[in-house]
Amino acid sequence: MENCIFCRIANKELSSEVVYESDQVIAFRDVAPVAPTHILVIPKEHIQAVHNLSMEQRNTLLPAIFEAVDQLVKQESLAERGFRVVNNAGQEGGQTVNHLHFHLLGGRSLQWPPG
Ligand code: D5M
Repeated sequence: MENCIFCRIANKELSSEVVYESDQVIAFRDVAPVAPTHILVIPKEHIQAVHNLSMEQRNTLLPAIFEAVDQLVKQESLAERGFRVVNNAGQEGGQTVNHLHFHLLGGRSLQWPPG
């Protein structure tokens, strides 16, 4: 999608610190980190939000995304202390970039519930 910043990152038109990449998924460090590890895991294909996934995308992309999460948890040594995977959907869900993404947060003690 033309004006989507995450599509531009996936297409390498916009620079980012890429930490994982596969055929379907790319992950990069968040530009405004809220934890020592703050990585965004996205499908390369433009999908607006989690509730817009088709059945086929749920069956193919979600496993690919969680394969990336699994790899990144190892890369960032997060398993022992714990971490959080967050998806914001829609305006009241706090989604500011309308390209499906999962935040991987770790490296500090995270509070619950979020605001
Ligand atoms: O999260 C959107 C996240 O995207 C937010 O934490 C900032 C991050 N962001 C925005 N632009 C960039 C670029 N260019 N690189 C890296 N990270 C970026 P949301 O769940 O939609 O609120």
